Amino acid sequence: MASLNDVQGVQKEAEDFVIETREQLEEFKRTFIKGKIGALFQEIRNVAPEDKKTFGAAINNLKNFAQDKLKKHQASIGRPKKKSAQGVVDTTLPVVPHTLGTVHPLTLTRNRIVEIFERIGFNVSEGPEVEDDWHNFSALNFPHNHPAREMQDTFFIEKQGQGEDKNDDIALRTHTSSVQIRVMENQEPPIRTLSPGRVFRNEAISARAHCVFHQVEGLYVDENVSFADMKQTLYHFSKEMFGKNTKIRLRPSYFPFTEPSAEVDVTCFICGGKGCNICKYSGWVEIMGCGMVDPNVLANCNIDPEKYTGFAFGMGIERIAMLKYQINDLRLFTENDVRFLRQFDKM
Ligand code: 2U9
Repeated sequence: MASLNDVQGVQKEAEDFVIETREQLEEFKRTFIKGKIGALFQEIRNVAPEDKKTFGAAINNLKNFAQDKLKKHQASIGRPKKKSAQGVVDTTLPVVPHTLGTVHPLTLTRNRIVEIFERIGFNVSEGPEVEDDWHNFSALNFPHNHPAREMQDTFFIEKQGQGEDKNDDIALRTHTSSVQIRVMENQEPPIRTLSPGRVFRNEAISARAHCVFHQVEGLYVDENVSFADMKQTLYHFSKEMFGKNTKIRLRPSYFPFTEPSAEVDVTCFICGGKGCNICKYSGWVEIMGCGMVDPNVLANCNIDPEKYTGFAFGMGIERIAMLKYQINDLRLFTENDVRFLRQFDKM
């Protein structure tokens, strides 16, 4: 017959039982709650009537103690995870389709251009889209009466009057050359930098023009940088971008910030020079502009034009992507039609 001593013995055992793992928790439940305490309850009927009350109260205390201890440790260890109805995952069920996006063709093109120039020592520089007159126009040798400085061509945020007042104008940058002015103001040559970015021009939107587009401009300034260095660099770029059989030609041009200046054509990579729609039956397609940095521009950035020379180039990323992927409408880049965007999945 069980006695009060037995209850105290089980109480001591339950107190001493260490619960640190889920297995110990289960064992505690088995041994005490379902096992020994349950057995003590069965013993009540065998206890002398005058002892039943004390015995019963002692077992109840023991049960409450054990249940509290169990709850406390369940909270800290966590309850076991319920198994799924079948206990296993049915791998034969069809999966929920998970559509991944694709890299935008402009990003693909930008990344490829940057990669080609990074391999020959150019770094990437970035700068503000909202620019002051100095960095966007004056430092780049734009005369005060240049048409780009007018409302019809540039989105002004703050526009002052005429003449010298223009120095206070604030506008959305019209090219990323402004970034390179900032680089030259802050760094000593040698400088080899590439500025990809968004630019803004006050143009009506059509298949061939947009008021927001993307450029990559490049700048190389050091002692003895020559026109031949520029030509070889751009030839290397053209072969990497459009294929190893690509040839280039330079046609004279004019930009306020370069002298001499040129436009760069590549042999048409669609028809191989035979003549097609893309090259308008000329065998050549224009891809960028370039030139030797005007000495005034170097001087504006406190770089000695007697000691240093440089070349620069600029291209529209949309134009390069349109040529490379034969896209005939600029507006497709911003419409975000997934049927268009998904075509660049594996390019
Ligand atoms: C500095 C000095 C000179 C960058 C250059 C071009 C020629 C050029 C156009 C191509 C198509 C712009 O996107 S487009 O409309 N760019 O033809 N850009 S030379 O000359 C620089 C740059 C920075 C300090």
